[in-house]
Amino acid sequence: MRRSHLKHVVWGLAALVLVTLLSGFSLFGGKETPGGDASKALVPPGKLDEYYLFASGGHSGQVFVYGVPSMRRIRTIPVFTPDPAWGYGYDEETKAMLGGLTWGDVHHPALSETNGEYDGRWLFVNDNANNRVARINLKTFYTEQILGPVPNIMGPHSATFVTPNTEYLFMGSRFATPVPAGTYVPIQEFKSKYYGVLAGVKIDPKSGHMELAWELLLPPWSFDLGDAGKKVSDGWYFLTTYNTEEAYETLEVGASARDRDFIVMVNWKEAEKAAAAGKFQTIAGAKVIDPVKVPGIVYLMPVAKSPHGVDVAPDGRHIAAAGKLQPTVTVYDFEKIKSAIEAKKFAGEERGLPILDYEAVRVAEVPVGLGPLHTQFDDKGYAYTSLFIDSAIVKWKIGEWKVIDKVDVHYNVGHLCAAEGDTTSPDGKWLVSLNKMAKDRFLPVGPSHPENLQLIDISGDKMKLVYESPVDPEPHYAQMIKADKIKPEVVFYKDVKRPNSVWDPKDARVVRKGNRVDAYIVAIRSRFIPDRVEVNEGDDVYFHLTNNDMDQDITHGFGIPLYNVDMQVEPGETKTLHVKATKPGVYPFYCTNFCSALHQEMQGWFLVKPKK
Ligand code: RUQ
Ligand code: CUA
Repeated sequence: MRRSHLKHVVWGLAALVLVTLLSGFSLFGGKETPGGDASKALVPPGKLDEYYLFASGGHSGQVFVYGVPSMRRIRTIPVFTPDPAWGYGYDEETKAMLGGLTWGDVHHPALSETNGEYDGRWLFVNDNANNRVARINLKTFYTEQILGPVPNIMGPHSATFVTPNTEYLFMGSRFATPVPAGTYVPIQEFKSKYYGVLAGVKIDPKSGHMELAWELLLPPWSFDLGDAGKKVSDGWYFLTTYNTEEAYETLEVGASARDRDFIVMVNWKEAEKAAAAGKFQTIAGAKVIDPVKVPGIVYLMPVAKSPHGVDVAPDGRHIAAAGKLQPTVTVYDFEKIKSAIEAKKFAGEERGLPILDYEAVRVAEVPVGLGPLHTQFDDKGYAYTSLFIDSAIVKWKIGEWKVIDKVDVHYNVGHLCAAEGDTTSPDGKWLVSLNKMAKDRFLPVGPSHPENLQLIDISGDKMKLVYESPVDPEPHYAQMIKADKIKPEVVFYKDVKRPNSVWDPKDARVVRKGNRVDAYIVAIRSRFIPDRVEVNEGDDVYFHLTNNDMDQDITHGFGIPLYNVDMQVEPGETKTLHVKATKPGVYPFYCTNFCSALHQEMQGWFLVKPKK
């Protein structure tokens, strides 16, 4: 190489390095990936986390449980999807609960509340796909009720934000359809014969049992997200809506034509009264109220077009919402809303529903940045808004209405979750950013990257990225609760009367009645008693398994090869599994959950004699 040529190469390299440094790109590794102060996330082995984080699992139909600040994933709770790891959807009870559906789309978990505080009793989640809601018992971390498919609702996206004393959760339909479900109406009649529906689901304060109470018949708009009022705004439920254009094709364009959509405000106490007074029509068994005929239930507030989140601040007075296509968050003041309603000061109506005057009810428009989606709150009067397009979170102060800090996240944040962030007294401290993209953040695992949960320290003036954790598809929302509020049980108490349980090996037995065979089996380390169940081809066989081990974490499994079944029975629990003995032959049944040194020996025989 000639000398002058070499000089060019050297200068060229130097320039490249300089440009690289200035632009934040490393020379050989692509974009520099910003780091965080991981030491704050350190929870040493043997120590427990400070918070539980419950993240929705989206179309996995599950809920993911993380510890904060370690961001360790502790558990996956199957809700709408069968999962052999927990035998979920295989035993008779959970199979019946799933009702033959094998997936769901979990969007928004809501912890039960007492006086506006998380009380650690239950977690509610919605199924955006199949019009259902579910309750997880936080004593067992099991799904214990699925309500639905609820009639007339299609895609209850806006659930399951509960009221401050867990009186209600609400399901608002994202997809307008004819009612009841199963009715055919040509799509051209969308504006006149398709409806949005909001269901009020009443929750029993003692048992948590959910029941459909009433529904509201609404215009064919897409109801998106919601939040229940609290303190001064208790008794109200707020919903964002898009596609007030009532477009039914190319929504991307058609649903963004107008400058404004609405926040729909529902006075659920008035709806309750209307239902009690018989002011409804019955559609598919549901009490459906028309809010145009029963005034006082529904009001509309204008909001920048295509809004997503609507969030009531801890004071119950300020309500934040943002149009995805406008770089501001609008804050409404409930005191102003109340006065406007009392003075009947409306700025017209839409489809017979009164519209509040935007100027009269809003207190501020906070310039936050591009793609604002959702807002959370802390203990010091600050609000945090996620910016999907900017891939950032901004911090702003209620009352001052200006952004004071901004932190980048990686990448494209959807929702946020602050510690106790949806209560009347958030903790501050931690914020988790639920990011849709992870690209360069984890070891590659093929064309699809994991989503990314990023932990941010919000205790100081400046937000600081601390740690991150990959997560399966797909968290839409999460809630974070102080760990000591949840007191899980470690065994099922055997004195609770359960039919089919067997507590003494002497009572273990196989009983035949015609073609039905009931096997009452004791599981105890490390055997099944009896360990032989002999039936005839075509019999209906019910295996009732009671786990007689009353020690923590001694779960026994029960799987039968080629019969496609597996159940799991926790200490002190009894479960029933049904199989139709369609395949003759000899099938071992065996314990699928490691339980003792002789776990491998824990097996028996399912003998199916062929028909002659
Ligand atoms: S949600 S991020 Cu915003 Cu139901 Cu998906
Ligand atoms: Cu019982 Cu393994």
